[in-house]
Amino acid sequence: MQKTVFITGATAGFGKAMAERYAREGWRLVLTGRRNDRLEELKNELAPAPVLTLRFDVRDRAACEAAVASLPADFADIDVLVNNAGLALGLEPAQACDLNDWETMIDTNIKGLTYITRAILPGMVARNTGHVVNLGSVAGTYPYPGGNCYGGTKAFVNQFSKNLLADLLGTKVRVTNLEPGLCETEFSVVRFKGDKAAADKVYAGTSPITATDIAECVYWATTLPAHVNINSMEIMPVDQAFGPFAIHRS
Ligand code: NDP
Ligand code: 8X3
Repeated sequence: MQKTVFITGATAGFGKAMAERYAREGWRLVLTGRRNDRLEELKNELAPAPVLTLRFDVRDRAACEAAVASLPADFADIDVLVNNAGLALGLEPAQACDLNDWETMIDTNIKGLTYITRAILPGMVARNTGHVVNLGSVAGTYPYPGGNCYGGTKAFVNQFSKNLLADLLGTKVRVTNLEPGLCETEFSVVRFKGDKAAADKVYAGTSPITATDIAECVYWATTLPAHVNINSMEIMPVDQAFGPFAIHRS
């Protein structure tokens, strides 16, 4: 039977690549984001795949609930939810950050993710099948200068994902926290507020993970046999690793 995937933030980066991956395998797709032109373009690109586009801001709780409640019968039974919509804003030290940026990250990466999950999870439990994939980050595990609030939101995603598993024990619903490292998408352009040159510097001289790589990981994790749960998946390019502890010497 044809399965349905619901992807938030499908207008760019990981979300778009995931839409392409699932469409190729004949899934039904619910694709969301704020940029309607991009959603429509993607729907045309994926035709004749069955695609439903929903334009809303995940920070808007009522809009999230209304979007899920509006799903027509043929798209209503979600097999895979990918909570992908998210962003980082700024790389300044905490004491110099714009509090509005912190609020936007918390509202999007934490609150938006919980609104969508809470709206979709009861159906999965009732049908005793489903898979929630959350986009965490290595930034949720490993601290780095300027990661402050962004890393904090992704640490929430990690713990929330594991706590979901605790609550879902006894059901067949699966949960995966995917934690990517350096990946080239629109992520850094957004982080640096449109400064493409600053964004390009992040990836200069490296071979970062691509959106297609991430789509492959998500597709793999969600198509394993039903008794297997990938709790978390950390993925970094070969060109990225860990440094020593930083020590200040006076
Ligand atoms: P992109 O900037 O390329 O894509 C982000 C997507 O999120 C867009 O489709 C955007 O759609 C959507 N989005 C952002 N804010 C909102 C909002 N308020 N409401 C609805 N949709 C929103 O970034 P990536 O693909 O790289 O990032 C996807 C996820 O992966 C994020 O959660 C990010 O934190 C995480 N991640 C990224 C890494 C990277 O290095 N790229 C590494 C680790 C994790 P629109 O603007 O149309 O609303
Ligand atoms: C994105 C990866 O290292 O830029 O979550 O925070 S990083």
